[in-house]
Amino acid sequence: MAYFPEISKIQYEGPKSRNPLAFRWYNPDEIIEGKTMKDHLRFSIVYWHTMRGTGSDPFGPGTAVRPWDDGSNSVENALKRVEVAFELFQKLDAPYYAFHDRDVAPEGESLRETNANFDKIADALLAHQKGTGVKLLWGTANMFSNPRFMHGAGTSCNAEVFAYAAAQVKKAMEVTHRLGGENYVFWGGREGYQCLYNTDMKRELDHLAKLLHMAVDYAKKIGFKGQFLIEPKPKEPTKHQYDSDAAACLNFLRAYDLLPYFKLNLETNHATLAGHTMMHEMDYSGMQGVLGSLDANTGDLLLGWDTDQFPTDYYLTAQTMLMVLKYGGFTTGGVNFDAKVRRESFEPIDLFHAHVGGMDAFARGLRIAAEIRKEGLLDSFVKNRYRSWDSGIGAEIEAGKADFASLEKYMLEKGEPAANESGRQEMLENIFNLYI
Ligand code: XLS
Ligand code: NI
Ligand code: NI
Repeated sequence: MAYFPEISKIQYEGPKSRNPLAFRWYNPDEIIEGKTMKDHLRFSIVYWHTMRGTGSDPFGPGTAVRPWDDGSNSVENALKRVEVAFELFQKLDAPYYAFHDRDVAPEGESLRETNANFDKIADALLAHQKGTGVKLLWGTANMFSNPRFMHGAGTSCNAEVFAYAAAQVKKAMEVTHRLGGENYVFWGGREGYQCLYNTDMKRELDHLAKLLHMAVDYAKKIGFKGQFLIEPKPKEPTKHQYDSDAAACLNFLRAYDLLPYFKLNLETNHATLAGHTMMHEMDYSGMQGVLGSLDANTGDLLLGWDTDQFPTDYYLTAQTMLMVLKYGGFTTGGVNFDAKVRRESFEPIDLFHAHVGGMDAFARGLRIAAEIRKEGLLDSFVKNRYRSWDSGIGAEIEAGKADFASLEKYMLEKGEPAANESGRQEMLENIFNLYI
């Protein structure tokens, strides 16, 4: 059954092509820095926006036309969506997908019924994975939509909500494991607070850590070898989310002895909401060995919320891929399009335009980043900028051979430090532009 009969598999046609449904930069088998573009980028499509997004916003209902979807909460409808999803994954040539438990399967009247629904859909997902070769990048549990999670899941003041959340993660991990998921993600949708007057922050964080430790223990028990990831986001829906940025996540993981088991899933729009660039979040995570995976999207400069737009800006994708390459590339992670089409782009074909553009923007970013690295102008500038640390007093400080007394003695003899040199920001921005 073809749900997109007018669309055939998207092909690489090269930069001169004017076919809007062709790749101009993404040539999956082309080798860059010794690896195929496909293996560098590990593209993934998200079930929630692409299969379940309706285009609704706080001011009006959904606009999306999805002829295959009867709008019901039935298992039959969910099974139909699986077929549509895999046709789309294949036609876009995406090797991976990602889901929340509740995106793929409807909630039932009870947890038991909900789990049974999830199992039925998991059977279908597994069959389609086998039939197409598309793989699961990660699974996660939606513990923010249902009203029971109004005060949070792992951080709820209601202990039975915590218990429910634990049961939900357990099941989502089992299904992710069964489907060969390469990661399991925690995005703490409502793990934060709206008001400190009613919040015991210490207790909430202790509980969140307990939930994650239980997940780590359970992974060992069922033999799940996938990578656990935490996805930082500073706000929305709560005014303060505990996993607010990479630095906050790292501090939490360290404080609760979770660091050996977790890496980060960094999302572009979350970085900007936190007041950082994506490049910053990636560099900060990469240097500490926790750069796990990417949720690729972008915000809008004029809007202050998580608009989850498809990335099309070559500066952004080039900076992002520069960081991916700097830290040795993905292992279990990938470029996961946690992005949605605009409310005004309501036709099914818009899903293809959006992904083709996002994939091409990342492919172009990868090419740019590789060119920058090949010529090495930025790297050599940075290396030279820090050369005072390579020998003499700098090397002594780095080696731990200096102390206050020895440094005072050194400067008393010298009088003034060596002259400073320009940071050359504008020149370096011009150099970056050479490759765009
Ligand atoms: C929401 C998050 C969410 C996670 C998965 O802002 O990005 O989509 O990626 O729960
Ligand atoms: Ni995300
Ligand atoms: Ni997001």
